[in-house]
Amino acid sequence: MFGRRNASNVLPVMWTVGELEIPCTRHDTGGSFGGTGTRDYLAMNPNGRIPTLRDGDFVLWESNAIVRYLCRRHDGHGALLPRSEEGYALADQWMDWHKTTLYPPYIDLTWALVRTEPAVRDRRRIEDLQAQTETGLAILDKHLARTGHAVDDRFTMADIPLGALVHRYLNLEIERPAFPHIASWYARLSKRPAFIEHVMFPFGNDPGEWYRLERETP
Ligand SMILES: N[C@@H](CCC(=O)N[C@@H](CS)C(=O)NCC(=O)O)C(=O)O
Repeated sequence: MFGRRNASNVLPVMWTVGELEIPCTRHDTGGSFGGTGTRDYLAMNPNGRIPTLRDGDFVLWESNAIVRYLCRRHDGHGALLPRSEEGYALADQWMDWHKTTLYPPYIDLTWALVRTEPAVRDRRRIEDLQAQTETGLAILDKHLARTGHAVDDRFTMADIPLGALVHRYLNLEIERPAFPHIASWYARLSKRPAFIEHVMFPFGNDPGEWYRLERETP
């Protein structure tokens, strides 16, 4: 697996690897580690982005596609796979919603805060991105009120990208509205050893901290 550990799109992949106990070597790539612009890397992933998975001769990019692949390929005991076609389709739905609706304002918010020096932060833009992120999270909160998880009344692959994003959101230095159902779901996720190991580590509050922690994470 190619990708620096602190990348928001690497978190779900490594969390999945941890849940399924898949033997995996992660190569620090991207960010301050570089390596995404080489000819060999671009041959694997023409986007020059991370994560990229190499499983034998098979190469795959797009983090949520990698999570789905790992589950189909390596989840022999059905630990993370939904139990029906409908359940799988609903997991797909929430994972696509994560990537297309919830993630864009959240990642822009992260950049506007953590990846921008405090002195030059754009308060109005930050407020706007916070509001957009909260709109998405309110939808998730209402959904979790019904089932307690993204699909199937139990933890599945669909909880993984959502949970990784929510962890980061909850650790941004901002004021937040209460999302009670997200809070109780997050408390349950926080007891999972793979979540603790691969997601719940500090990522900093400004560019200096971010880069220091990027180099410090194992
Ligand atoms: N949709 C892609 C997005 C990939 C992406 O933009 N990854 C970021 C890190 S989260 C990246 O490659 N940034 C450049 C870098 O780290 O060098 C996915 O989910 O895998």
